[in-house]
Amino acid sequence: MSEPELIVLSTETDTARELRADVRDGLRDTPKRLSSKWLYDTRGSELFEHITELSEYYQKRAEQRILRDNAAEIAGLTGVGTLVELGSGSSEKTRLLLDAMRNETLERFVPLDVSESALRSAVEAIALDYPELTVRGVVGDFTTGLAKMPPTDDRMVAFLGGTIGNLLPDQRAEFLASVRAALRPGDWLLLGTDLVKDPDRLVRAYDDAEGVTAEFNRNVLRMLNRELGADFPVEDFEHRVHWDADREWIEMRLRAGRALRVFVRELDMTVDFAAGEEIRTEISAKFRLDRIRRELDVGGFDLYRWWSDEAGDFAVSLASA
Ligand code: AVJ
Repeated sequence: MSEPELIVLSTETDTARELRADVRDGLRDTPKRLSSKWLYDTRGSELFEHITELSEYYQKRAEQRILRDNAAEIAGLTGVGTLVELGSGSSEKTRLLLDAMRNETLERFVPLDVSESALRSAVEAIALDYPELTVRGVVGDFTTGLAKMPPTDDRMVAFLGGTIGNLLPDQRAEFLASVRAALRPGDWLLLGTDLVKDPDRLVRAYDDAEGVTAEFNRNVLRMLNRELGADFPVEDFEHRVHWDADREWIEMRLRAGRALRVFVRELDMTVDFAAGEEIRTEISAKFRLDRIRRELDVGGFDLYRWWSDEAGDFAVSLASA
C-alpha cells in the first residue's frame, strides 16, 4: 500500500475570509441569508450524521439502496481508472462504489472535502481497506476544487447525497459547467438528487419530531457566536421549514421570536431583526427527471442512465462528458 496523500487547496484562512464575506453580505440583505455550507462545523457535521439516521430522513437510506443495487452495473459501464468524490465526508457510501469498481479497472481514489479532519480519517480508513488503490485526498470546496486538481487518466466524478440541491439554480449551472470543464469527453459524472414528492413528507424530513434538524439549524448561530464573536441569543431563534412549491425546493430558516439586535464583534457590525424576521440558512432543491436531464445537458453532459429506489424518493444519475 502506498501512503495516502492529502493536498490542501483551501486553507483555514480562505474559509475564514469567505465566512466573513458571506455574513457581511448575507445578513445585510433582505431577506437575510447565509450559505448552507456554514452548517457543517464539527458539531454540525455530527448532527447531520444523526439526521441521516432519523426515520423521517429517507434520503441516505434510499441512496445507499440504489448504490447497493446498481454499483456493479455502474462499475461495468464506466470502467474508469480514477474515482473522484466531491464532498465525500466520511466516504461511507463510496465504499459501495469502490467495492464494485476495484474489480474493474480502478486504480485511484480522490476524495475532496472542505473538512480536513473528516477527510484525513476517511483517507486513512480507505487506504487501509483498499491497499491496491492510490488514495489522494484533496481539501477544498466542491464548487472550485475540481478545476484545481491535477488531471489524471479517465475519471468518474461522484457527487452524491443530494448536495447539488443545496445550490441555487444559477450556482448549479455554474457548478456543472465547471465540473464539465475539468473533465475530458468520455469521462463520467455520477449525481445523487432528491426527488419531488408529497410536501408533507418533505417538510417532515427537515423538521423531525426529535428536533435534531432544529438543533442542526440553530447550531449555525452558535458557530457565528464562537467564530466571529457574535451575540446571537440562540434560543430566541426558531427552526422553520418552508416548501416552495413553485421552485420545488425546501428552505430552512431561523426565525427571530422577538425584535432583537445582534452585534458581530469581528465584523464590527450590528444586525437588527424585527419580530418574526427570518434568515434563510439552506435551500434543498428537489428534482424531477426532466430537470435533471435539462440541467445536465446545459452543463455539457449527456444523461446516460438513471436509477431510483422503489418508492421513487431519490435518484442517482450517470451522465457522460
Ligand atoms: C444531504 C447535505 C444535501 O439538503 O437534505 C439535512 C442537508 N439539511 N437536513 C439536504 C440537510 C437539513 C442535506 N444534504
